[in-house]
Amino acid sequence: MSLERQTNVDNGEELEDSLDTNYDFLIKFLLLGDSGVGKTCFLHRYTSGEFKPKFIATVGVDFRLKKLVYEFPEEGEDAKKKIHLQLWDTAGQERYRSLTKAFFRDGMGFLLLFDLADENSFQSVRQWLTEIKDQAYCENPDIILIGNKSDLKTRQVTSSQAEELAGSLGIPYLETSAATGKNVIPAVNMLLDMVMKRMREYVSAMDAEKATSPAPVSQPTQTSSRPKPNETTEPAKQSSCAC
Ligand SMILES: Nc1nc2c(ncn2[C@@H]2O[C@H](COP(=O)(O)OP(=O)(O)OP(=O)(O)O)[C@@H](O)[C@H]2O)c(=O)[nH]1
Ligand SMILES: [Mg+2]
Repeated sequence: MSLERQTNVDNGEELEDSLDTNYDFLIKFLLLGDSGVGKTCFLHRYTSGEFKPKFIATVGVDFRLKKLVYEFPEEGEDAKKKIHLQLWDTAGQERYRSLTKAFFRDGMGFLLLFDLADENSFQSVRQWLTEIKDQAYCENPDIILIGNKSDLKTRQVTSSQAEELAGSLGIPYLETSAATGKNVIPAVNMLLDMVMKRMREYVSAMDAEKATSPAPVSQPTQTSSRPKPNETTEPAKQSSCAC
């Protein structure tokens, strides 16, 4: 994968840019995890390259948009795709849980964070995963487990503990620091690779299905039921799930 250009969209431009439809793929990621694990800081680091140490708990949900060009490996002229990456930052506090859950269904990929210096946030990972699987668009969505605050010396969770958990859950694990920026971009890129791979497999399967399905039998012409010039004759897609 190559990310040739990354345009950050922030603040005032956000609304205007969310209306910009000049893209090939609109991808939505969700950041989840207990309150205080560093989701907002992670996102701020990714989109703005900065770290704001003051803790202001997120209320409900917030989102940021990142525009980038994604290049499918080993593809010809069509390899480069314009991506609008929506990153949804959710509140970790329990009292917002029913609100934030409503957003899970739209997530195409999930960044599940815990705090390496907070054992409790690590213990919550299984619960978050259950909720993702219950609410997400399919039973096996793309998820990355992230141990954040790797810059801190006061660790309560070791790398091997986290790797073991991720291994047992069948998801990749990365350690990041929103404070120093370590591994923040690679974590998002890794998830993007997973989601784009799934997307490509889905599109290929749809193309193959179209190619093998018999040509539609033509109906006797009835002036009143003739398709309008811009009306599609393709059958409706049964599901948008690429599982
Ligand atoms: N040392 C260190 N501190 C961090 C890091 N990431 C976040 N923090 C601090 O952790 C605190 C919480 O960060 P937030 O990003 O607001 O946490 P959150 O997960 O968004 O919390 P909620 O919005 O309540 O769900 C803040 O004081 C941050 O400065 C990191 O990588 N290293
Ligand atoms: Mg937050």
